[in-house]
Amino acid sequence: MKVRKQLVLTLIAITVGLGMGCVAMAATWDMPTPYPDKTFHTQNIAIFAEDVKVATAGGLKINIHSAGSLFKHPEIKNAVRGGQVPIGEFFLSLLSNENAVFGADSQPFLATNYEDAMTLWEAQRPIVAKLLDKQGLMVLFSVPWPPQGLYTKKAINTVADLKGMKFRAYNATLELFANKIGAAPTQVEVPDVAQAFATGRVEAMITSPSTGANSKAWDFVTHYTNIQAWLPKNIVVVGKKAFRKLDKKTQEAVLTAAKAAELRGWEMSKKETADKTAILKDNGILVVTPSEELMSGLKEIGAEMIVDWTKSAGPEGEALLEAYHGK
Ligand code: PCA
Repeated sequence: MKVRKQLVLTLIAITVGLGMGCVAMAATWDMPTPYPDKTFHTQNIAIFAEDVKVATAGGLKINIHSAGSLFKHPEIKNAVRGGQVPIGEFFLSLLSNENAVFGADSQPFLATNYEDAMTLWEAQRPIVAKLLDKQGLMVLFSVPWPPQGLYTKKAINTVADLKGMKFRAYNATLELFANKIGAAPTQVEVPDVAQAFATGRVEAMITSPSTGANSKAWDFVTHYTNIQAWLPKNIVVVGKKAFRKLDKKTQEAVLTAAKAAELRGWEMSKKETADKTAILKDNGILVVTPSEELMSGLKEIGAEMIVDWTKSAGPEGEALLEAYHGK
């Protein structure tokens, strides 16, 4: 009986303590993200936000503003850097104009499966963290998209078949790749993909089965050639200033939820690959294994690009490749 009474008193004390903690430091973070709600990355972030809310008993709420609704995708990183928002998600390789190391995961055929993509991230993470730290940003987690494949309106057997095509691109590296294969690239964000095809601005693209299926690619292309060219990543960062304003316990809750989000996100991504490829097929898209000729032609271009990338990435790029290949 005595023990039980003690327990009840302790529970009351904890509840009151938590309650007061809540009142004292309840905070809401607005979080811009670039992709629509049905994207698995956004869904993963929703679970992350829920985890933080639960672990802090409502002390920290994260409000997700998806699909570029609060800040347009290219502005998200600087919005966090400038302190307009405490936290945000963006496509990591968009920063490759600052330092080539940010774009390593988008180099054609450098890492083409999840195991290699993980090894690459392990090699890349300390360098990315250091570069972002100098800008007052802290890395929380990073999750890859499924392997990137080729969407077209006809069968593609060689690189020459892509010549002259109006090609949708999502970063500078893909733009360069498209130029090298003789196509004509245009930057289009995910929420605008279907529209860009419908109006004829673009007629082909390289992206994941996720983005293809979510954009209902069967409405505008007929073939998906499974070239598995690279696994680019999204990254979630937090402003160091905003993070420091949290008490220790809340900081720990954020870091713990971030760790879980990274693990979960990679698993979600793997599952997406099979699930969304099946959806493409079910909706009438021809899912094609690439010809050897196409692959060797694309890989030749990829090899050329890695040489140039290594030159532009300097000592950091060299260190990254060493860590990547050395593992
Ligand atoms: N989807 C995003 C990035 C890579 C991907 O698979 C896009 O198409 O922009």
